[in-house]
Amino acid sequence: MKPTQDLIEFHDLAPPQERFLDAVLEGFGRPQKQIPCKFLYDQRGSELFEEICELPEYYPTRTEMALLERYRADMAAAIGPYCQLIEFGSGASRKVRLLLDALDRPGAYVAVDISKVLLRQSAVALARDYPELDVVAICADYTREFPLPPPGAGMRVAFFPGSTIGNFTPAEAEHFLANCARTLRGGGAMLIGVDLKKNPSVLHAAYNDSLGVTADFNLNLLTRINRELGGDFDLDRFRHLAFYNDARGRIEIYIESLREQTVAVAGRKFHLGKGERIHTEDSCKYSVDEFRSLAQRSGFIPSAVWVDGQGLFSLHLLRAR
Ligand code: AVJ
Repeated sequence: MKPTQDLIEFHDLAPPQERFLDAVLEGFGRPQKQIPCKFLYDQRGSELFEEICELPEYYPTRTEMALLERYRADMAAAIGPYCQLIEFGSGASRKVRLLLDALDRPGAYVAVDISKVLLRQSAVALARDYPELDVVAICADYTREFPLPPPGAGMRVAFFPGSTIGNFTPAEAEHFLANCARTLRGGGAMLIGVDLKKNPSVLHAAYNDSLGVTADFNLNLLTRINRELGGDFDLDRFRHLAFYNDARGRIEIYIESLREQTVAVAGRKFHLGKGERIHTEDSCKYSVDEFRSLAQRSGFIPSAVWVDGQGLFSLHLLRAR
């Protein structure tokens, strides 16, 4: 067996630690306290997210996997041979295997994720299972620009599953997709998973699971601040809060202070009122048509779209101009 370091090409473009500190101090200085959701994914956070994906109430992962399994031959035919597949937020690289198994002689797989240990492990495991494939792992914050390996003989295809696009506001999503469209221009495409608008009670259950895994995932952010930034949060004084904002078509996730208290982060003190919230994540939902128009405004040509029988989740193939 080849030694691990020869199986994949690894690029460490991980953001420096002071970015987390700056983001927390800046976010706590705002009238609506906030922490960008990308910081949820430390080692423990990534593990908890993988657990969320298995929860009975959390339909997106299961539904998207079933869509991939059912329609991957059509997707692969639309993509063509030798593609360079680039996945944003590759996590455990589970979904991409379904696609790789259907693609015609894929040339390369580029996994991009912010969680370094999970990324390396998953990329190595994938390279073992796909010996013909060039596997490149890039540890980076993909909301910022970063260099990609040159495309090979086939189409450059971005794979962005999970409805992670929903973490952006629609304006940010348009900006992000416009950047992708530029990277993919000249024959590239994007296969993107988008969670659909639906009965809010289904959404509510998905983000307030009965085992409390989502709550642990959210509150782990405070544990991370305690450990990495010298914080003194007492987790018993906070609770997870998630609800659907109908006007904005999104699930909003907060950490709520259960009492009036003062917390310290890196030697700075912050006051929290009883019931005051720290905004930690948004998860925007779209109708098929809303998302197709957004993609079009970003410079893509919306091509095929696949939706499950219950109308829960969608996968869109977008072509770059
Ligand atoms: C990874 C952003 C798609 O919004 O559903 C799941 C993250 N947060 N439960 C989502 C998440 C709480 C997830 N995304």
